[in-house]
Amino acid sequence: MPEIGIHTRLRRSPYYDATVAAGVTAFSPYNNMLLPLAYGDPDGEYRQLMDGVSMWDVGGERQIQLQGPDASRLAQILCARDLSKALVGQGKYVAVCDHRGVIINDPIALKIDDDCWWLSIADSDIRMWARCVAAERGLDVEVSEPDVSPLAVQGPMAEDVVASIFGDWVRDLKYFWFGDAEIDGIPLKVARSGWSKQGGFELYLMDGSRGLDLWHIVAEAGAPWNIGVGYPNPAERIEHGLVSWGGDCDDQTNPFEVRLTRFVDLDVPDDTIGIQALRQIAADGPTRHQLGIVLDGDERRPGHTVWYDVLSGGEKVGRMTCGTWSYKLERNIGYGLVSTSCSVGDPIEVALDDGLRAAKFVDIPFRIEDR
Ligand code: THG
Repeated sequence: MPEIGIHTRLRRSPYYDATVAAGVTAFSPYNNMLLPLAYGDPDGEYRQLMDGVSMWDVGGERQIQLQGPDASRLAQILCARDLSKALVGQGKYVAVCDHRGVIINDPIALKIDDDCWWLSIADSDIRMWARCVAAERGLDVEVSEPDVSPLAVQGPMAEDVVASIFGDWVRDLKYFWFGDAEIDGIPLKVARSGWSKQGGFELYLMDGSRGLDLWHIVAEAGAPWNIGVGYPNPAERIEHGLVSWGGDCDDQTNPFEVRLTRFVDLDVPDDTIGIQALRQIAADGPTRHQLGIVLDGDERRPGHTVWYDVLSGGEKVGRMTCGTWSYKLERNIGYGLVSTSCSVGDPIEVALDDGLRAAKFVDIPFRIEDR
């Protein structure tokens, strides 16, 4: 594969030098930043996350800050989920939709203060979107991208590592809640969150000049638990059912189609962007849904960059979006974004680069029995 060319558009995170020293072998652009995606040992990196603890440079998960008297109003206009009861220190997983009800980002919304929100975004430019909406609606709010760069600590041992640094109060944090902390003069927020289902925390570094210091503090504190390096792990996240907005959604996808219904509140105010469309889609019933796909055959396929057609009875019924080798099933698995006429158990074929492959639909999350 050709390399990704270096350019000032592609920003380094504050942890960049540490990831290079740790042997990073691949980056992916994410919000115009370099997000580590491999350290050369995919099997070991998966096991490290499943059985131990790993630290991830997810500085590319940028914060879009809404600050000012209308910050909460703007947050609610942007997010199709009721934020009115959120408390300072609470985060919520939300869908940001356009006027068609199409999901254009799936951030965590963090209530920083009564007049301040962060949207911890996936890979699309919500700063521009939010700024435009604020101006068009005449709101008194400043939209910015502050100097904040999350470092994730994920895996079953993550809580012990993070508690050893910051104290036992972190053990009481509820999911997506966060608190202020300081270590060695480094300002940050500690949240129970992270893009895996193995449990863990995210340290929202609030001074980019101290990134390497924070990295070394975590690496040293984690040494007794044999902490390793990692990244948002495609095999773990697909096995366990997390959606990648950029990878599993196209320019037509609404939240109901990708199992995000429970994060949408249809009774938010009428001025929430996309809510009329979402109400209509909910009333009509979505035309596509997301099912798991297990491919026949136990040879390990490389990752793919295109969506494959999915055929049922010879007819195209949708596409397979992201896929991965599953360590758990010892099969190649992935997500299908397919017609609601499709059901679990249907025999299907997937049009891979090297020909049609028999497969079947299964429930998400994937279970070993389903292979
Ligand atoms: N951490 C931070 N920012 C982020 C991500 C993150 N920005 C981009 C991306 N990840 C946002 N998307 C998600 C998607 C899912 C979850 C978190 C962020 C998640 N979902 C759980 C689930 O669906 O099972 C729990 C949801 C719930 O119960 O509320 O964790 O990872 N800082």
